[in-house]
Amino acid sequence: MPTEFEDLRQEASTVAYERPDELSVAGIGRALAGYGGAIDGVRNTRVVTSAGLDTPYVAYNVVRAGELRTEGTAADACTASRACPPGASVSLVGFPAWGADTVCAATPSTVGGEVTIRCEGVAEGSSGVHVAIGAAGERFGEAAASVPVDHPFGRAVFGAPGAAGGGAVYRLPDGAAAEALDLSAGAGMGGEMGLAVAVGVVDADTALTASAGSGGRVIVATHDVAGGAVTSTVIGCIDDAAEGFGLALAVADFDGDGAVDVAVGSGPGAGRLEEVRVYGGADAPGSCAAWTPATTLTCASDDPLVDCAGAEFGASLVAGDVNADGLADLVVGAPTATVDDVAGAGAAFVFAGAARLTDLDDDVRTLRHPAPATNGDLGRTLAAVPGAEADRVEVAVGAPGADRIYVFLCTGLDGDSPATVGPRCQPQ
Ligand SMILES: [Ca+2]
Ligand SMILES: [Ca+2]
Repeated sequence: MPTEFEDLRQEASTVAYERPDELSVAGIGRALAGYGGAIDGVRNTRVVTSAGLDTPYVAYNVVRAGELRTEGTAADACTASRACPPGASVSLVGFPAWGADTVCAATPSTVGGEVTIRCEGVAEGSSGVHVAIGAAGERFGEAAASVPVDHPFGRAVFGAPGAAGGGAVYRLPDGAAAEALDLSAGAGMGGEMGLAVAVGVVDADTALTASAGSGGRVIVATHDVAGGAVTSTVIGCIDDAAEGFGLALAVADFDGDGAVDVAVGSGPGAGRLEEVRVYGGADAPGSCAAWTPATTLTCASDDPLVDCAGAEFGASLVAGDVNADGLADLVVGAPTATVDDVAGAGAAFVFAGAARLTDLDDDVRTLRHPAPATNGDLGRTLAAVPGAEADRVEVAVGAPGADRIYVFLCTGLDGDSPATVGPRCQPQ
């Protein structure tokens, strides 16, 4: 059950979610997603996690009716009595609705290619459980991302790095089968496209995706929805041959200019870049051409307890407005950071959105555990959970080495600190 502890740095409450006894496999936090929606007219938000491939997953309560209600689990699946198909739980997504059912968590099967969807708000005549067709034999769903709001583009995107011709990326329209996106204009720079995916919203009819494979290319594309059909346009290709480049991605408007920006980190590896590059949407070349980053973020922690050497800074990324100022903020994981001389404890950093992308590192806050665990891997995964107010997200952080996930209720940014948010931020 969740417990609260005091984050010593921010003097704010943080909720720790421990693995429930009925989940038999240790290491929750290897997959992580946040979502929310209405159940019987009441807004509920959730964080869902698993210990990775072929393990059970569990969804925890975060918010109900505008208040933090972190007690108890909301839903689980892949238990002994309700098996999920082989290849499930390597990735998780969640969305506000599937057809007439609401507040749904879903996992793709990387073996069979289907998506199993379980909803909590169940319409009359529905079981609340649905299966959507994906793609078999393509490692469908090795990466996935939830569409952050109700949008005609669909509920989620799934990478399929084993698809013929160098990998593929699919969208999942509401209530329908997954559909491959045409990213052929970005082909090149290696294969396995779909090892990492991110999705954001441009406007009411258009979404934007960033996708990466094993060759060091990130393809950024917009997708216009009209009458149920999607027209995709590659607006930029970001290339770097460094190991794992692009295997962490986030997209959002970090500077509030109306154009969706792209943050690019790297997966683990000896030759990885210990940095995150941020590309301004307004500077997108409009085709598969080179794109100069607006700024490059590094692990320059001012927290004396966090040692960034070999931290895998940028191995995970998520975007969301944590301080409700209208600008998306960027959260960067550094899962192998040394914290208070504890090796591999891990940390995450919140970079406040700013009117100029070059100012993204003006206000940076550190998220870490006050009693760090050796190889806790805090920050291996990140998720944005719809928050207590509709215009705010809470930061969820996976720590699979500690077999826990955390929700940091206050990041310490202006507008998201104990002084400004009120009782929910205070130590209990
Ligand atoms: Ca922007
Ligand atoms: Ca913000």
